[in-house]
Amino acid sequence: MTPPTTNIRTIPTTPFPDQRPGTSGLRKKTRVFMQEPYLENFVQAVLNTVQEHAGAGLPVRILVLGGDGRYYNRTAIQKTLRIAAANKVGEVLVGRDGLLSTPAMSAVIRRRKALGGLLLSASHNPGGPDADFGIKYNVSNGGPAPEGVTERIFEQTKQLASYRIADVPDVDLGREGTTVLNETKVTVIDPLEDYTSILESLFDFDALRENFEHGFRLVFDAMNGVTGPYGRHIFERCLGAPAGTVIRGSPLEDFGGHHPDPNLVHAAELVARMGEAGAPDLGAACDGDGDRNIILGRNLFVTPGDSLAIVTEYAAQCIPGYRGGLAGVARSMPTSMAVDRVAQALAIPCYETPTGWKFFGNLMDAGRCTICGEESFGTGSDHVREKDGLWAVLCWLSILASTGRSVEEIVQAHWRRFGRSYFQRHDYEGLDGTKAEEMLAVLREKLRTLEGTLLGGSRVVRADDFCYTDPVDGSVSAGQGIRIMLADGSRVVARLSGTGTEGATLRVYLECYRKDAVDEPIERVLSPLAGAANELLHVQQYCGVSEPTVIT
Ligand code: VG1
Ligand code: CO
Repeated sequence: MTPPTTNIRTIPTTPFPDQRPGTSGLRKKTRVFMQEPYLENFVQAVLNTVQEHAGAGLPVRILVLGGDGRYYNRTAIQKTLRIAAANKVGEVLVGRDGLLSTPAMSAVIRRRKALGGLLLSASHNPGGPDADFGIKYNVSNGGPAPEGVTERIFEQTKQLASYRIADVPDVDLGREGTTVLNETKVTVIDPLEDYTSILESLFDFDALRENFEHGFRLVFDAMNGVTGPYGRHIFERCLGAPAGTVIRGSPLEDFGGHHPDPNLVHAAELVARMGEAGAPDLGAACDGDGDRNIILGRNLFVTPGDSLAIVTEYAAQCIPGYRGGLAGVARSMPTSMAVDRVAQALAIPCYETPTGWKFFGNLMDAGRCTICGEESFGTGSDHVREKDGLWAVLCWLSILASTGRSVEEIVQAHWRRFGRSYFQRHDYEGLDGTKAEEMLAVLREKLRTLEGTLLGGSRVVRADDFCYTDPVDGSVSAGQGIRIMLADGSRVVARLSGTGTEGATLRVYLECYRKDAVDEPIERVLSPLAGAANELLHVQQYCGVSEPTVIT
């Protein structure tokens, strides 16, 4: 028998009503998380859920812990370790300096057979005391907790009467090795190792190194997020890309004051650099926690939907890890249907899921799909259970090295063969939540009457609120976004964001398919649809704004 530990305190608490995880974990203003016991309550609720799931009395085995390095990361890690120790978690694996990218967290959970992991990140949202913070729980397959689990966590937060915390000293996060806190082993691990090994097993690092030796040029913008150290290690050390290939490579608590969001708006400097004379062959960036990516050729932005389709098209031919072919592909509902056409040509299934990576987990676990993607700059495969920004860059490096073609040639060839999905997402940020809900409710009511009417020059063939039945476990997720499908293959999709921390964000997704006219200016092709979406939603009337805040 171990002697009773006396440094554990049980602190009475009252629930916070707003701890329901959204599309990707619990995201709030940093100051909300800093207000004791906000973080304590949530972490205790997660541990209660995990313990309940593991079976009463069973100690929680291994948990993984890490974050994207944003402001409050270190404090939150030390607090979480004290709570884990008080709850007698068997072992906690922490990334050195408190860092782990989202896909690396997934890799560690899988390779070390952990029960789950806590990831401290608000992804691409800005960081700092007046910006955003977040916590996400991942389960034993390495992926985000599915809805059933996040709902149980939410239930726990609402019932919470106390949390447990151990009065133990801070762990030195800078040094790899093991410390013991009461009965809990805390091991500081190299955040790069498991992840790099998985990537090495998929990609032909020798061929990529040779391509750099022959003068291939990459610029990778880590946006002062967590991928700086990963990018330097993989591109510059393992693949021999010249020093300076990685820019903004040091993780900063406030990401240098920017949004670490790899899109045309927030990665503007990189976009400009790729438009200059003598630009590198490939430009890429990742978001704060390393799961998103942007891919740029010289003067060319590859939309995430096209990138997903092209990676699917070339994977078996250009990447050793997929030489045996793909079991299937999946995309989130609002993502363009470009990948559907490639799947059809490859004669593999293509699944359509709600927004959020958690919906891909079951399909990948069941061996039904290999590659997945979202329009929100997320691509990945079943090597982990998260989207993976650096993986996407390695896919493009492999395609370019193995075909010897430029990004532009690859994209053009894709459009000539399959046609082009013109795609844009229009975000209206900072809306009044009640008004935005009302606006969508009114449209939802009208959906039945839309079929057969003309919209933006084409007939509506179907209009509904997307409801997903998981083909693996039969679970149903309703209300996943309004979609209006037109006879010419165009679509308008509208939904509210589940990751924001201020007011509501309306996302309007516009997609227009052209089989032959693949070189039109995108604004011109999409403007009739944009107009039609506006007329349907009446954004101005309900929310008092007429223009989107961000177009990607
Ligand atoms: C957004 C994206 C979604 C993505 C999610 C998390 O969600 O639309 O595709 O999975 O962010 O990405 P929402 O509910 O705001 O539309 V990340 O990089 O924040 O983990
Ligand atoms: Co992210």
